[in-house]
Amino acid sequence: TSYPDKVDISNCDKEPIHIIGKSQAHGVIVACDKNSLEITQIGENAGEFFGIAYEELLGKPISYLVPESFSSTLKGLDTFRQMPEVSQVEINNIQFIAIPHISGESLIIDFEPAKETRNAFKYQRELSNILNNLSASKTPEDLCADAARITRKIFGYDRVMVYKFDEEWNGEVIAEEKDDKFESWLGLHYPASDIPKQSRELFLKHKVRIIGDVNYNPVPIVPEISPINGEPLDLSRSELRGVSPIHIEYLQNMKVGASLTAALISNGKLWGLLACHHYSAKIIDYYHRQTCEFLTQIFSNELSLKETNRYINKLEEWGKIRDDLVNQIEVDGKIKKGLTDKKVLFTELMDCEGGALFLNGKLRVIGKTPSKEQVKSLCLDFLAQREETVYFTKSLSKFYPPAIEYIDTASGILSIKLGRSNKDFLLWFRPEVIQKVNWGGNPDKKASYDEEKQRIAPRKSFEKWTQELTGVSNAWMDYQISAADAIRESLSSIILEKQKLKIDKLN
Ligand code: BLA
Repeated sequence: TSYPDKVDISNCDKEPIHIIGKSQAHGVIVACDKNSLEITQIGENAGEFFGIAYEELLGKPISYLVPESFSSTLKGLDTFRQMPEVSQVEINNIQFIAIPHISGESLIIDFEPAKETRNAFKYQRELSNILNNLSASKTPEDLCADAARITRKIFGYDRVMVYKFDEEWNGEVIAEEKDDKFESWLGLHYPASDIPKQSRELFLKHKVRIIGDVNYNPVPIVPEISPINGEPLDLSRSELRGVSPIHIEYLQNMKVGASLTAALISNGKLWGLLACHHYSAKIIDYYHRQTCEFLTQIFSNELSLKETNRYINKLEEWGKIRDDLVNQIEVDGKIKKGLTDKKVLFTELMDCEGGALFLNGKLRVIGKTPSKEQVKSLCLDFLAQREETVYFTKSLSKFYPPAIEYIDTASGILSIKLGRSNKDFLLWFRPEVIQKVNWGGNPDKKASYDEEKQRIAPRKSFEKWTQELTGVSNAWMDYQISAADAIRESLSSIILEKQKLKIDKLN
């Protein structure tokens, strides 16, 4: 049973996942006092890996556990603002990769068994392969597909997805590479609460995260509270940070056995995630995770580059039409004639089905539009009341209810204010495009309350669930908004010029 009154999705944002107090089971977390290098907190699984029980290690200097050659590199790290160095160390006849970092007053060292010795040649080849592949892709869409393909080839996950966030932090799988055995999730949408805010924020600090075995037994870090400062250990940057039980249940419901998730960052903001699933346990070692981080950095650079190129090309294209329009007006100084009555129509500036010019109280419409009365009301009752000089929406009826009457011609509008008066507008209209949004599970049932566990539980079913959106047009793109703003400036200066001439004549 679900208890809807107890389900408060906003609670998802509050779970303090960075101080979870648990480690994953494929390695050991050791925390020391960063000044004295005395072991202050440690994973209970120390004995299993090091052959020395955790009770014995607590309170000992780190050199009791690791060779002097390594412990000597850990001294005075924070003072000199040095990056702690990752090293391979032997303990208990096992090779470990030791990954140190500073967390508050503590020096945390993540110990992971080394799977293979690092082959510099192979590593080099992987990096140049990534660079060549991603810089060769032509469009942002190709880039995403190529990133999914190459990630799967290098790391061998059963499913690799490029997951892109929208303005509200819902997300969509926009590229996918997978084993044929599995159904495709390409095009599926997921609600924002699936990846709550604190989890998204952690990805800006720690960019590649593996969950080695979804069915692992969480390892307590003891003591829970640091004897140095009486606070829980901040594991934000730990490679082995344990996983929220809610997310574990989520992955179990998806039948996933292991994951790798990497941040795709654009202009300092989380743009999306590279999300990899495996249907059994799977561990990617530290060096390969570094390779993955390199891949996401190349991805981010290439993404900005390709998006900027597309933007510039489009601007050039619209720039030509704008010049034509301005020339048409300047021939005989008539704005209305120049925009609506000559070879090039202003509606050609946009992908649209109709447009309107409302100038000096007179209305001219072109193509598919609402009735003249409706367009006039739209201008005077709605647009004139707004501050923006450029206004656009893909679902006008949401903000201006009378528009529900004409969603077939103007679900979407882009409008600019002309000159300084608040009464002159140029508008472009877009009809409704019935949009089907496929969700990975019904977003109205994204969580329930688990009475036994006394907490929110993620949904059980991720089966495709189709939602139909009405009254929505295709979205206006950033370069189209820029094009509108550019023509607004051109037209406004023509209008100003004309007003000045009039005044000069009067004088
Ligand atoms: C974390 N949820 C995540 C992460 C992903 C998703 C990628 C980050 C995992 C990581 O850090 O390794 C979601 N994974 C997805 C989605 C796809 C996917 C959308 O593969 C699509 C294909 N989750 C819920 C609800 C809550 C919730 C209702 O569904 C809250 C009540 C919480 N998700 C939640 C939490 C984390 C998380 C707390 C952080 C886990 C952690 O870092 O410990």
